[in-house]
Amino acid sequence: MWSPIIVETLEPNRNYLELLSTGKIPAIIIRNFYDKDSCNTIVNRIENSLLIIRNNKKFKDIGSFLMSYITKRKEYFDDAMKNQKLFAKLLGDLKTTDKIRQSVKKLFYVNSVTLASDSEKYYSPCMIRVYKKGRKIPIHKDNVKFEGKEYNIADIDYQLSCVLHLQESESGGDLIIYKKQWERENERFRNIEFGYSSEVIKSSDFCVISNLNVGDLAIINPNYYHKVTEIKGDTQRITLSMFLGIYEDERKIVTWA
Ligand SMILES: O=C(O)CCC(=O)C(=O)O
Repeated sequence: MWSPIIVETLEPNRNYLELLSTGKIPAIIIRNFYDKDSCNTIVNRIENSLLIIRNNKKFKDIGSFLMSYITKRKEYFDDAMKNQKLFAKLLGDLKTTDKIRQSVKKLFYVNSVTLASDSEKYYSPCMIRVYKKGRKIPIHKDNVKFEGKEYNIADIDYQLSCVLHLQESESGGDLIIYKKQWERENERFRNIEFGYSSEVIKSSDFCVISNLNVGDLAIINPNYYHKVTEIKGDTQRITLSMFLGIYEDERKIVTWA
């Protein structure tokens, strides 16, 4: 059985990085990572934020996502700076991204976990994703080493992804991870818009993560194909996510979105 490790109490474990990087496990789930009141506070702030109301018809996520700026380096860093004020308003007093970084440092027993920077410019700290009924994320991978060649973090050894669940939908919105790692020759299965044809994961083992609760944090290796199933209920699925870039020799991690 390819199943996640469930962490109830955050204790350091030197093996966790290796287990995720080699795909021996699909995920680490930290239960009750963040208290539910803080999750609700963030969700209420998001719902009251003008940004979301303005974009309500076309559920817009909050934040600058590096993969949407592959050839637009300057715009990425400019937008990341612009978004700082908004994130400060939504998360500043709760120190959400700091808490994730500190906990990741403890869990993986590394020397440091810091927000990635390049020539004194900070990367975007996180993405808040709002999934309305009908939204889904097709099979894809995330790999900055391949797609982010213009960015200094392309020199990491490997990448993990960290998703904090702020609000769950009534049904749907399951995370499915395939036991199949992206490789360059898979690019022929790439869809024009986004993601990959299901051919790419044909007959691969997979793991369905459907029992995530508000406040849980899921850490996966996003070079393994994964997708989020369609949201069915009226309640939006809302997450806060960031990537972790691991430098093995220095035992250091940088984060970005
Ligand atoms: O929301 C999730 O559970 C996963 C999101 C995702 O596909 C990603 O971080 O690449």
